[in-house]
Amino acid sequence: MITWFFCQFLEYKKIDETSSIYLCELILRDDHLNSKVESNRCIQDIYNMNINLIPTICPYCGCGCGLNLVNVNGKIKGVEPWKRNPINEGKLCPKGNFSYEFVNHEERLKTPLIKENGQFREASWDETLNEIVRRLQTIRDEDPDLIAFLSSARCTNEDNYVLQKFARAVIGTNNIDNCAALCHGPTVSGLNLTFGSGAMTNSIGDIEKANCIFIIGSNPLEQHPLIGRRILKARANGAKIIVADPRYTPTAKHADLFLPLIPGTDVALINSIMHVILRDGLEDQDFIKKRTMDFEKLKNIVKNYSPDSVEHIIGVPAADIEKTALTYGESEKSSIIYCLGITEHIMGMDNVMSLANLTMLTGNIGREGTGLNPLRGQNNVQGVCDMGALPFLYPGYKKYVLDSVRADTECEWDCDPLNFLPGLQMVEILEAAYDGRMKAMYIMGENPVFSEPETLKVKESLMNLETLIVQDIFLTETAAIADFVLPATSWAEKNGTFTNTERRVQRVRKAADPPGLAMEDWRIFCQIARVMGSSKLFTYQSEEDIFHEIRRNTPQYAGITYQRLEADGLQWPCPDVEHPGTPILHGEKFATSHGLGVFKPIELRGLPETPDDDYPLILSTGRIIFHYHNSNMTGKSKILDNEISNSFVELNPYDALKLDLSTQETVKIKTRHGEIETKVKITSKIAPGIIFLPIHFLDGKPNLLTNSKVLDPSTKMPELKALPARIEKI
Ligand SMILES: Nc1nc2c(c(=O)[nH]1)N[C@H]1C(S)=C(S)[C@@H](COP(=O)(O)OP(=O)(O)OC[C@H]3O[C@@H](n4cnc5c(=O)[nH]c(N)nc54)[C@H](O)[C@@H]3O)O[C@H]1N2
Ligand SMILES: Nc1nc2c(c(=O)[nH]1)N[C@H]1C(S)=C(S)[C@@H](COP(=O)(O)OP(=O)(O)OC[C@H]3O[C@@H](n4cnc5c(=O)[nH]c(N)nc54)[C@H](O)[C@@H]3O)O[C@H]1N2
Ligand code: SF4
Ligand SMILES: [Mo]
Repeated sequence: MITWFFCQFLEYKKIDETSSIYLCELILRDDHLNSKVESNRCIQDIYNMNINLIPTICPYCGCGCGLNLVNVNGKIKGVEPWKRNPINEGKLCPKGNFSYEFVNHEERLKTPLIKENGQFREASWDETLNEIVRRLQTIRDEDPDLIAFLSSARCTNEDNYVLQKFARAVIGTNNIDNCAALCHGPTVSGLNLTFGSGAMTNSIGDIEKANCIFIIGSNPLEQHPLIGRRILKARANGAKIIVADPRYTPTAKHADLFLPLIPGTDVALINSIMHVILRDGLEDQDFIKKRTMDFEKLKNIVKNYSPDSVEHIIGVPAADIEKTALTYGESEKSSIIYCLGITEHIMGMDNVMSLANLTMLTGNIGREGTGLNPLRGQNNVQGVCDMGALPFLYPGYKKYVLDSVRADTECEWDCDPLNFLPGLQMVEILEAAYDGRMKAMYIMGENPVFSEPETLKVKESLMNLETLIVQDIFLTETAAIADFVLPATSWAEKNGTFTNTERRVQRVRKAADPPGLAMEDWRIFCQIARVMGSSKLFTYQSEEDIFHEIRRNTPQYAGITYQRLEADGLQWPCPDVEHPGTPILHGEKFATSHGLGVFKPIELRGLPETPDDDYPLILSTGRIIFHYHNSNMTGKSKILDNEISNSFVELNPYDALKLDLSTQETVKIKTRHGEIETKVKITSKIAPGIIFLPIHFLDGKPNLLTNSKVLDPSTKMPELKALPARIEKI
């Protein structure tokens, strides 16, 4: 199995801090890798065992790699390559390779839990669901908007569709949101205003066809490694790679040009690139004239951003800004890839719209090898939004404020009149809980105590609720403070579909039975609806039944069937069963009501908090290749955890010297909002004045340091990538 291969040949222990680079480069040596796998397999063992390979989709990042789960005598034992999968072509990153390990872990939730006198006790499904229903019914009768739901980017489309329907049709509230708000919320809003649709415009395979790839605020070699592989292939084909990131990441290592910008100055950089493009006449006048509007407004703003006038703000030499503009502007096919370095700021939406301006200015959209490509984070974050697990939109992004949309849905669901009051967003739900304006929350596959800004306040808010129900596969920090914990099946034990970052809908297939009494997420909601007397709304016998209903309610999915997904999946929009799916968006016209792209002139706004003598450093939080979020899944893989299992903070040798710090020393990091302890890692890969904290470790919880009070008014995004901080010796 590929796992054996990795154990034997990767020699993890010999890899130093560059290990992720090493691993990612290994992914590239694909043919070599696969042939080794074949030759290392112990054929005799395989004949003696009952082995089944079940093709399914990796449960981690938005790449959506295909893999085969290996079921040996009824238990999942490993992962095998799926060579013809269009995304990863048989290759996997370390997380995908060891994605099966947590499935059989002893800490999996196996039975419902009810909290009594501060302690959990095991209970039957019947007892637990009866008690949950009694509580939900009482609150619903008072006011359905006193109940809120969090849906999950880790669960299937079918799970999420059923949850949002349960919230709307049974409880009667639009209070439903998911983690996208903390992630690519600014993408969805920013691209809606400029392009009319907030999704990745091009495809993963398409990246190879670009002549220039501008990667900004994204580290795909670690966070989307199988997209990283395509970038390296593009480079091998001659593409020029430009990376703008405050850190010299493993992705930056492969750049022809690296722009180590100061966090939060992206708008100035992008405006300055556009300044040069216009100055040198590299804009695509034909595209601007035929396909866009409001170009003059943009021109008026970017004229003030000459490279010389902004280089000191951005921290990038004017000559490198010029070079970027010329390379991006002169290439026939230029692609932009971005992620959280762009979105997870108060001004994330400004950043996104600036990038949209740049693509339209040069006509780099709607064609092969071009586009504006936000890399969606979670395995099914695209799908959870498509399914309408959002406070303002129904499945397919339909606006339920329109009477006709609600009337159609009432007819389709055969339900009572639906609530037209707008739902609350995630941060507003937590705020309402804090103020006592929310009485119950039902959380499926989310861990806000760890992930949302201001951990202590989040915890207090959730404890303030009368009833907190958490449905997860492990007892997370959030589950630990719940009144009821419900055990769900994991990805390896469920059927359904995930939709990846390039809008590709793919089949997820059950490869083993769940542990104990764990039940599919969607089935749990059907059971609760039955106890509430609403079973006629949920008559599904299988995931495919749910998918049929999704197709009827989500126009982008109308032409997709499980049968059509058998081979390579399909990219939405796919309006009818003859339609081949849509690899590239905005080819003929934009998705706005008038079909034109809209330029949005943007001025640089400052960060909400700036460094001073007390907090002289800028703290950025982010990721490393081996772990995923709070590592509750990756941490249960011995091999991944062996690589690294404790919190650390990266800082420049210059800052270390100034503060008299040495590697591995325990220090305090303080912001204006809280403090943590962690260990020092000195590296010249980060610029002086900036420090980087991985978000994965319980011994250095990142959101003890963040702030939930200052948010972008329209997207409610907090500042997660640039907070004034100081380091103290202990
Ligand atoms: N291994 C692993 N992979 C993951 C995840 C994981 O937890 N672990 N999570 C998944 C999820 S949900 C997501 S959303 C994605 C996130 O994927 P990424 O966004 O690629 O990951 P991050 O490390 O959070 O941040 C990316 C980069 O932004 C840079 N940055 C910070 N501030 C700025 C700035 O102001 N400007 C610019 N230009 N850059 C800046 C950081 O230095 C960092 O290198 O990853 C997904 N993939
Ligand atoms: N400071 C700081 N904070 C951040 C970020 C940052 O960069 N910096 N990044 C933000 C981003 S981009 C994101 S996406 C969020 C992520 O925030 P969350 O979505 O809260 O994080 P996850 O750990 O992915 O939570 C998913 C939960 O689902 C459970 N789960 C997995 N599979 C299943 C299943 O099949 N069924 C059920 N019921 N449960 C399941 C897992 O055990 C886990 O507890 O964090 C955000 N928080
Ligand atoms: S790149 Fe993402 S989807 Fe692919 S194997 Fe790695 S974690 Fe899984
Ligand atoms: Mo994310």
